[in-house]
Amino acid sequence: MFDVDGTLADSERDGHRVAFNEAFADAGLVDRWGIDSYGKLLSVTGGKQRLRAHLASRGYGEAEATRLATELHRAKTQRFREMVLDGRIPLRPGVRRLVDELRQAGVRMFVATTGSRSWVEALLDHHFEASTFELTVTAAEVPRLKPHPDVYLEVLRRSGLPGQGVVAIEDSANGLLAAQAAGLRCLVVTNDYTADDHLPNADLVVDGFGPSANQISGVPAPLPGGAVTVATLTALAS
Ligand code: XBP
Ligand code: MG
Repeated sequence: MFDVDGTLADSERDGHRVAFNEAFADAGLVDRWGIDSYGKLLSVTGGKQRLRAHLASRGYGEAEATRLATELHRAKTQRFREMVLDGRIPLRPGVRRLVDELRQAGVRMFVATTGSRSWVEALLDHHFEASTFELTVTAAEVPRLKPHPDVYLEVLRRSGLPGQGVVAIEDSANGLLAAQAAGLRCLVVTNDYTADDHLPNADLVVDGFGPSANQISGVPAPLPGGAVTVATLTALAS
C-alpha cells in the first residue's frame, strides 16, 4: 500500500506549499509558508488541519480559524489540482520503475493517503494506467487522519485483505505510526523533509527508491543495485 505525499510523489515543497501560499495571497492574507517553516508544519497531517493550526497560532479564535481554514483549503485544493493536471507534480525518482515491476509481478497495489480525493485521483490518473491501484482511500472517507491507522484499516476492510503480508510504503513518522497501528509492515523511504524524523521500529528505512539508495535502519533486506525492488518488498512481507 502506497502513501502519496512525499512517497509516490514529490509533492510538498514545490507543490502543496506553493498552492497554500497562492491561497493566502488570493484571500488577501500576508501569510506565506517558507521552505523550512513548511517542514515543521508537516507534523500536522491534513491541509485543512494544518491551516487551522497555523491560524490558531496566529491568534485567530477557534470558530474563525475553522471557517477561514475551510475556505483557504478549498482554494488551495483547486490550485493544487491545476498543478497536477498541468503535470507540475512529479513522481519521486524510482517510483515509476518500482510500480511497473510490481505490476509485472502481479502484486496488488493500493493507495492510503490523508490527501484530498479531488487532487489524489487527478495525480494517479496523470501518472499511472487506470488499473494500477485496486483502490484508493483518502482523507474524506475516514474519521481520523494519520498517524491514526484509519486509512490503512479502511483499505484492508474494503479489499478483504488480512493485514499480514501487506507492506505499507511511507515517507514520514506520521505515516509509519499509522501503518504500524494498522498492523502492517512498513518501508519508510525518507525525503528532505523527513530525513530527521524519528522512525522507531520501522521494518526498513532507506533514503530513496534507488538507484544508489542507502539503508538507514531496519532488518537486512535486499536492495539490488541500491534499489527498492519486488525482492525488497517480498522480504519485508514474509
Ligand atoms: C499528507 C498530508 C496532506 C498534504 C496536503 O500526509 O498531510 O495534508 O500535505 O494535502 P501523508 P491536502 O503523506 O501522510 O498522507 O491539502 O489535500 O490535505
Ligand atoms: Mg507522506
